[in-house]
Amino acid sequence: MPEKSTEHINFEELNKKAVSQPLVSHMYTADPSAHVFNGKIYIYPSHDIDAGEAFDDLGSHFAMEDYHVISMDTIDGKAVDNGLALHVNDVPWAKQQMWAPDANQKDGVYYLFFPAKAHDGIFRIGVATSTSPTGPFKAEPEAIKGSFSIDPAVFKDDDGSYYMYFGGLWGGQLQRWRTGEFNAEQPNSPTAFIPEENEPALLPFVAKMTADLLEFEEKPKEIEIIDEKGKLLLAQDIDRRFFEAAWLHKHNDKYYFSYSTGDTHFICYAIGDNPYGPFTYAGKILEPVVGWTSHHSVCNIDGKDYLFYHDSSLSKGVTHLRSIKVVEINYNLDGTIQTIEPYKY
Ligand code: FUB
Repeated sequence: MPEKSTEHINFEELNKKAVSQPLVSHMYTADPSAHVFNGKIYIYPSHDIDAGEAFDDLGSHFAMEDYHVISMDTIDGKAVDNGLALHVNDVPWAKQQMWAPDANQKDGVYYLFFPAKAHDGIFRIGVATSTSPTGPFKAEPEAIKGSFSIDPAVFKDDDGSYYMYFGGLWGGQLQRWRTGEFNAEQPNSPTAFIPEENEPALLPFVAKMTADLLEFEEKPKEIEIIDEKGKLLLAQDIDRRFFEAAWLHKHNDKYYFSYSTGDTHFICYAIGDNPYGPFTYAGKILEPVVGWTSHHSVCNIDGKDYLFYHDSSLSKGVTHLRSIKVVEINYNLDGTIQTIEPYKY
């Protein structure tokens, strides 16, 4: 999959048509996971940098090293960068690629969940804690036991249980875990071990967290994403199948599992009756943005749901230099989401 061409784009015109503008412009940020803690909005994004790595389908150009937390008093207010929250050098088990994080809180402790490549080149998911939502966070010495792949999203259900959703294809290595063990063969191939076109697509995972939110309470389980006939989506169904960027939110007591389709660049969602699924595919939340990746979160603020997402408009299309944005979500009466066009053509 080549890098998406941006030569034809007039960025000045595009930005005029964009449904929202970057929340911060003094640095590049991506993969925004938004939460309201104690009445204030906190966004946990990736911190994009240009480390000089060439674009490849393993995502080597996403060579991020640290996290900053962005906060806002209100959804229309100023987005404030709270400085360094965690650096890869302070994570004993991690070597590189601090990719899309999430956070949550329990009993006055704030937990930052993040994926990174360990010293053996395998993506794992770690936790770091703080008494402040903006950090600085102190990393646990080891990654979460039994964790693998990327893009953790930690959802708190109404009964006080916390669940981690995760997984990502290609550079995110999910396809290397099909047997339950990491397959290190063909290390430079992003698509080796992806199922055949007529096989079911790879599925994301969910695991309930222990009471201290530092470990999985159970072996991660696959999350079934099914079509209207109850059949698992197939690998060839690239406009609908899961690729990365898992998120879970609730609307009218239903569980909405949303995700990116990666190489087809959509943010889609599927609806279920409990945190484990199955989830029935229901449509798109967001049409493709400028840049290869699309990654989002959904956060309820003062009774309205908002989509936090990113694009590469500020960097004029550089895939690994993205900017976080936010736009309101609207639901139809049947619970489906009105698809958002990021640029009003
Ligand atoms: O930011 C690095 C990776 O790009 C994330 O982990 C993916 O979801 C994609 O946005």
